[in-house]
Amino acid sequence: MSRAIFPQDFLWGSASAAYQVEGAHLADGKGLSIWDQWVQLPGKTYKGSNGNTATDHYRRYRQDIALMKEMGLKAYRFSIAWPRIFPQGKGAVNAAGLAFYAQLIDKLRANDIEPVVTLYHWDLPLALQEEYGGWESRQILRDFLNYAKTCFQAFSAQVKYWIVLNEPNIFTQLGYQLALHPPGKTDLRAYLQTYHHTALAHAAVVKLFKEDRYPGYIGSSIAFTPAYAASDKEEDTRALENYYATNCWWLMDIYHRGEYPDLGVAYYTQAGAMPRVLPEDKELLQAARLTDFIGINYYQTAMIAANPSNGVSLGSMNTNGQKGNQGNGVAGLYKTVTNPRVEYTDWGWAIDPDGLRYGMLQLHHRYSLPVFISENGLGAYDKVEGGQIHDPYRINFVRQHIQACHQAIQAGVDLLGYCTWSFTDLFSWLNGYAKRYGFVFIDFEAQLQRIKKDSFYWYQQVIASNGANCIQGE
Ligand code: BGP
Repeated sequence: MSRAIFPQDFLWGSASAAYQVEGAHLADGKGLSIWDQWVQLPGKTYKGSNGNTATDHYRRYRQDIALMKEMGLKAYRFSIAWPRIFPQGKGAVNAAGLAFYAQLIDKLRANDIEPVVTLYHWDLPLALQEEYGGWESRQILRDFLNYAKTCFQAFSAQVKYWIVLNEPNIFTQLGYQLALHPPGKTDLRAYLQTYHHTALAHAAVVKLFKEDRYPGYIGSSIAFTPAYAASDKEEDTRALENYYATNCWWLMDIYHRGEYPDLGVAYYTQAGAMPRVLPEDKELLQAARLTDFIGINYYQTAMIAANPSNGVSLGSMNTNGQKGNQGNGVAGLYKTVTNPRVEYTDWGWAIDPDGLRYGMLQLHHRYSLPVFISENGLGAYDKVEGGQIHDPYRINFVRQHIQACHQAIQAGVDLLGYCTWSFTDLFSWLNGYAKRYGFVFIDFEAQLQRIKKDSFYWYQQVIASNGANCIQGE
């Protein structure tokens, strides 16, 4: 195997999301989002934390971009807050909102950083949730398309990479089945119907992008958790098939093939939860095949075992940072078990770099599309010692995942880029500010001061060597 390093134009990046960094939640005509409301409800977020101020990126973006420049970052993935552009979700455009992102994008470009723009990272305009139930209603298609078009018209001369939706599987499942995100429902059918609407929205936006001939590349990012069978027993390998059919392939086939996998359809039909698919949906979903890349957010793998019909069901998530992996599953289909071969983070996420290589190869074989890793990172507690942050655990984590990227490329995967989550520390939806992911520490106790961590200088070398410093000794 050749030892060639990464492609010359490889996008070494880092990512964020509007609600998690911007703050300024009421500034310059911005409307409220469903998260602005959710964080006010008692008990919904970790110790009642919220993103009202977050890292104040809205006001300090110049300083943050200067740090990106110093690091040599090639790409910065961020999201546009829909309620900044359309405070009511539709109707009158808020010029100040457009101006903010125009300045952000200009500044990135002036510093040779490729903007990778996510259109939707969960902060739905509250007005649309109140008017027709947000993503649960097909009415959202028209408003989302209008918002997307507005963004393309405003920014497409400067932006080449677009991510339509961030982790539609997470915001719909946590919002509609597990009641952990807004609107806090516990209804399997509502989750699947809502997810179906996201696939329609993705297809409609991709279709518009291609028909109107905007330059560049477009895709969406799914949270992808590849899995292994816990043993070679038939019951466990079948459980693994069930997992893929109702989870990974269920989520991705509709985005990239325009249809759901048969085994998943059989199960959800029997469960009485199959989403309503209209004849015209099928035609629209064919447009999804025009998607340029598969975006994945990869954090971990799962180990899967058989689960009897009276077995465990989907449980709660670890949001407190106490070690201990809670198994959960779908009764009669599968359950997750602890993988004895890997370590777990304090939040119970499996640390499994090889799972990234394995997962990308699965995607390559199933969809034959380029892949873009839009998030990967380690959530950890960091400590300031004498004004410095030593985070060798993060460096190890990212290095091993970059090695996995390299191996996937060697095996034939067309990988466009790799974004760590995240550039600065930021607000975590369910974990508040204690769980840190950034290369840049934010002192939430002291005026949001920025401090470069050891990993900042290390990733700087990764980029300068185009990945070579990770591959040596691989
Ligand atoms: C992904 C989201 C991000 C980010 C990340 C880390 O699901 O796209 O927005 O939050 O996960 O998750 P957490 O903050 O729960 O550790």
